Amino acid sequence: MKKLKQLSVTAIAGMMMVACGQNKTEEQVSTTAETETVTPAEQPAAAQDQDTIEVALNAEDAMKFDKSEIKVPAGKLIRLTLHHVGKLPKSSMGHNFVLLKQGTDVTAFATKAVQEGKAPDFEVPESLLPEVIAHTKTIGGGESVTIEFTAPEVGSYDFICSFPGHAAMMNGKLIVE
Ligand SMILES: [Cu+2]
Repeated sequence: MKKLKQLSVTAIAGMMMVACGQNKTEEQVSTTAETETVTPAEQPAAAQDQDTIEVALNAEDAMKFDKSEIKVPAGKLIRLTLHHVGKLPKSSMGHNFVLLKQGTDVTAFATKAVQEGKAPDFEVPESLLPEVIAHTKTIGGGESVTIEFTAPEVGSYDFICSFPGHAAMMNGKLIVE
């Protein structure tokens, strides 16, 4: 009996968390703020109660991510850290993480990023941001950058490095379950 009671309490708590998570999806799906610019006061209180999923992604001088697939639960706050574990500077081997909205033509996006991505920072061009769910700034060897975003609805999403010429090799899928 005692065990049963504990189980049902856990189930109710679980349901409440799911309900919270769904609300957050709608509010935060377009949030792309970088953690370094978000102060605790600006974060909705509920976001701090939520379990945060930590994701680490490495990129190296050989123009590769160490993961081609990242799985996350829908509606959760994702704290993603991109580590550039190489040595080359941003000017020749910059890397970033760009999560694209569903339906985005990855090749067309990458082509525009080549045309419009400006030295020396090679940030995601502003004209392309409407197609982006979340992205980091572009970093060079030895640097790291962390962003937080809420996992979008269940589905498969492309992520790339938008540094000129990298997307063909540096790409993968964010699987939201
Ligand atoms: Cu890159």
